Amino acid sequence: MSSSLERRIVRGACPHDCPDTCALITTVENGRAISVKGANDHPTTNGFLCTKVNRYLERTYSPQRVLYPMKRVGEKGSGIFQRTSWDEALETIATKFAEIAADNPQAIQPYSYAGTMGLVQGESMDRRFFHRLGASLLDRTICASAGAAGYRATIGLGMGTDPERFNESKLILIWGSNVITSNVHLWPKILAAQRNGARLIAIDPYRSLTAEKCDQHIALLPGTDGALALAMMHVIIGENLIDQDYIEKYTLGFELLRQRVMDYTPSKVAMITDVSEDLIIRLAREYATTKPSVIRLNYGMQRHAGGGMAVRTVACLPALVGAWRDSAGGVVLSTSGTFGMNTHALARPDLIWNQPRKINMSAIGDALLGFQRVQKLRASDAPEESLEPLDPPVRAIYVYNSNPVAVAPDSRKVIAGFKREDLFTVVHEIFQTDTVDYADILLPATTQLEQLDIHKAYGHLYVVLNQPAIEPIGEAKPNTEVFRLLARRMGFTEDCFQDSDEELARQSLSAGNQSGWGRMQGITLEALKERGWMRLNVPDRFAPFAEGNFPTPSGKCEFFSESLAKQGIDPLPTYIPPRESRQDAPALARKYPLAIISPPAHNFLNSSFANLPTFLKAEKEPRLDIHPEDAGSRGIKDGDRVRVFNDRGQFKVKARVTDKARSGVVVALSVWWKKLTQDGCNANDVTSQALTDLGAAATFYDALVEVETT
Ligand SMILES: Nc1nc2c(c(=O)[nH]1)N[C@H]1C(S)=C(S)[C@@H](COP(=O)(O)OP(=O)(O)OC[C@H]3O[C@@H](n4cnc5c(=O)[nH]c(N)nc54)[C@H](O)[C@@H]3O)O[C@H]1N2
Ligand SMILES: Nc1nc2c(c(=O)[nH]1)N[C@H]1C(S)=C(S)[C@@H](COP(=O)(O)OP(=O)(O)OC[C@H]3O[C@@H](n4cnc5c(=O)[nH]c(N)nc54)[C@H](O)[C@@H]3O)O[C@H]1N2
Ligand SMILES: [Mo]
Repeated sequence: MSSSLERRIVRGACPHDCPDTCALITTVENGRAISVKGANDHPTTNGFLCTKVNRYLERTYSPQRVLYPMKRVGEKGSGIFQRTSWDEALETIATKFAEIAADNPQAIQPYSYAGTMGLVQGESMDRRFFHRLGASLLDRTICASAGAAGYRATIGLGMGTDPERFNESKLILIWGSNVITSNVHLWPKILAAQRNGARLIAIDPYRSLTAEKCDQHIALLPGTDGALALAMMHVIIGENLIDQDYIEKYTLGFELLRQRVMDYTPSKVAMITDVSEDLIIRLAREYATTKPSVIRLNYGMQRHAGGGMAVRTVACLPALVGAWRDSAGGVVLSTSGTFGMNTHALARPDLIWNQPRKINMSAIGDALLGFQRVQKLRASDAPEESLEPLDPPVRAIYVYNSNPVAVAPDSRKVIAGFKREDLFTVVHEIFQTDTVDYADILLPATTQLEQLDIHKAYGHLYVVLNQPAIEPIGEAKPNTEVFRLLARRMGFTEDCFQDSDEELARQSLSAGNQSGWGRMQGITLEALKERGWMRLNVPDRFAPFAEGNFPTPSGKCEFFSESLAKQGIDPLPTYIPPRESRQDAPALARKYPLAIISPPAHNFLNSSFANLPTFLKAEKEPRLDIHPEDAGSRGIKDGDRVRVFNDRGQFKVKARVTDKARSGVVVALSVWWKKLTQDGCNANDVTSQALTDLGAAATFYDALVEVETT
C-alpha cells in the first residue's frame, strides 16, 4: 500500500518581513506538504520557528485562500466578486493599462511592500514590468527608510554587529525592539549572554514581552531616543569615558560633537524623556565602561518625526566608546547592507524610458485623493510639509505583497482613495484582505511553498534559497508569472520578460557594480540548491569596523556628516522632537493628551496571519493598554470598551488597564484586519501621513489621541 508513497524533503526560506529569515524544511508526501520545520543546521533558525510560521500549513492550506481570478460585482469595499478566467482578468488589466498609458503611463501606480521578502517574487519581474510601462515609481518608505537613512549618515550602510555574536556581549541595550515578538531567533543568544553575566536593558515606552524579561527597563516617552543618546554622550565625553584612540583613528567630527552635546545635560534631557537624571547618568556610565557592549537597535524608535536623526544619533555611541573593536560589540539595526545581491540585474532600472515621478507609499491616502506630500527639510526640526496637486492623478493601482487599507496610516483617507469610482484597482493576494475588498480585479497568489525565491536577511548573514515544495493551489500564480503574462499581453518583447524564476535567482547572484560583491564570493545557485543556505564570505568573528573601514564617504564613523549638510540638515546629531507630543504640540495635546503607539502583536506579522483562526484566538480581540492613572482620570475600568480618537479618525477597542503602558502613552498592538473588528476600524484610523525627517518614512508612533468609554 505504501509503495506508492512519495516523500520528499524540500529546503526553503521563510518569506516574511522579519529579521530572522529562517531556513525551512518542508516534508511533502504525495504532493502535499505535511510539515514545515525550522532547519536544525542553519545557525540563526536553530531548529525552531516562531508561533506563526510553525503553523505555515494553516496558511497554505487555509480554506480562506483566494483560488481563482475574480472580478468585482458589488460596490467598492463590499468584497463581492465573481469568478473569472485568467485570460479575461489579464485582458482586462492589459486593456486598461494600455488605455491609460496612451495618455500618461505615470497615472498607473504599483504598490507593494514585503508580503514576501524574496528578491525574485518581491523585486524583479514586477519592477521590470512597471519600468518598461513607464508607470510612476513607488518610494517604499512604510517601514525602515528613516532608520536606514539615519544609520547610513553615521555608519554608511546597513551593516553592524553579527547577531550571532550577541552571546559574548556583556551589556545589551535592546533599544526600540521587541525581540521576543519580532526577532525571536536573537533571543536565545541574548539569554546566553545573560547567563554569562551580561546585563540586559530595554529602552522602550512599553513594557513589552521583551522589556519584561530584561534586567532593567527604561520607559522613556516615545520619540525622545535622540535626546537620551545625546545626554549619554554628554556624560561619556564629560567624564572622559571615551576611547580616545578609536575616536582619533576612525571617526570624523569629534570636537564638534563634543561641543554639541554640552547642551544636552542629563537634567534637561530628563525633562524631555521623562527618565530621571540619575538613571541617564548611570546608563551612560554602564554603557561606556562595560566591554563589549552591543545595541540592538530596531525600527520602533524611528516611526516618529525625528526618527532618522534618532537612529543616526544612537548609532554614534559605539564609536565613542570603541565598542566596535570587539565582534560582540557595536550596534546593529539591519544587516542587509552586508549582502551584495545584484538588485540592478533583477529590477532593470535601465528599462525606464521616461522620468517617472515617485509616489511615497506612506502617503498613499493623499496620493489616491490627488495630492502629493512635499517636504521642506529644516536643519534641526521636523520637516515642513505641504500638499500639492498630483498631475496626472492616479488612475490605476496594482497592489501586491501588501495590504495598504489595513497597514497604511490615516485609513480614512486611504479608504476614500480606494473607493474612488474612477480608480482601476488590481490586487494580487493570497487572502481576501481589507484591500482586496476594493479591487476591480483580484488575482490569486501563491504562498512560499508554491514558488521559487532567494533571500537575503536583515538580521543575519546568510543567503537562503527557497525551492518550491508543492504545486500552486487552485489557479494561484506567483508574482513573477503574472508580470510575465502581462508583459506579453502588453507587447513587451525584451528578452528579460522571458526569464524564469530560476534565471532570476541566478541573476541575483551575478556580478555587477554592487557594493558587497566581495562578500558574495562562492555563493552560487548550485551550492544553494544543495545546502539551502550559505554564509556570506565574512570571517567567523566578523567585526566590520574594528579598524574603521566605515562605508561612509570619509571611511570613518561620521559624527559630522557632510552629506546631511548638503541636504540642508543639521550635520551633527541633534534632537528632533515628535510632531505630536505634550511638550512640542501643547495646543494639540490639550485636546488629545495621550501618545499612541501600535507595535506588532505577537501572533500577527503586520496584517499577515491576522485572518487565521489560530492567531486570532491567541490575540483574542483588539485591545488598548492604558496606565491605571490615565484610565482612572477618565473613569475607564479594565475590560471597558473604549473609543480612541483624534481629528483623523477613531477606533474602538477593549481597555486593558495595566502599567505595561507608561503613563501618558497608550498601546494598541497591531495590525488588525479592519473587517474583523467590531467597528471596521483599527489603529491606523488615528495614525498620520506626516513623514520622518530622513528617509521620508511613515510616522506610525507619532500620534496623539484621547480615549473615552463608549
Ligand atoms: N511577530 C511579529 N514579528 C515581526 C513583525 C510583526 O508584525 N509581528 N513585523 C516585522 C517588521 S515589518 C518589522 S519592521 C520588525 C519590527 O521590529 P521592531 O522594530 O523590533 O518592532 P517591534 O517589535 O514593534 O518593537 C518595537 C518596540 O519599539 C517600541 N517603541 C515604540 N516607539 C518607540 C520609541 O519612540 N522609542 C523606543 N525606544 N521604543 C519605541 C515599541 O513599544 C515596541 O516594543 O519586526 C518584524 N517582525
Ligand atoms: N499602526 C501600524 N501600522 C503599521 C505598522 C505598525 O507597527 N503599526 N507597521 C508598519 C510596517 S513596519 C510595515 S513593514 C507595514 C507592512 O505592511 P505590508 O507589507 O502590507 O504587510 P502585510 O500587512 O503583512 O501585508 C502583506 C500582504 O502580502 C500578501 N502576500 C504575501 N506573499 C505574497 C506573494 O508572494 N504575492 C502576493 N501578491 N502577495 C503576497 C499577504 O497575504 C499580505 O496580505 O505595515 C506598517 N503598518
Ligand atoms: Mo516593517
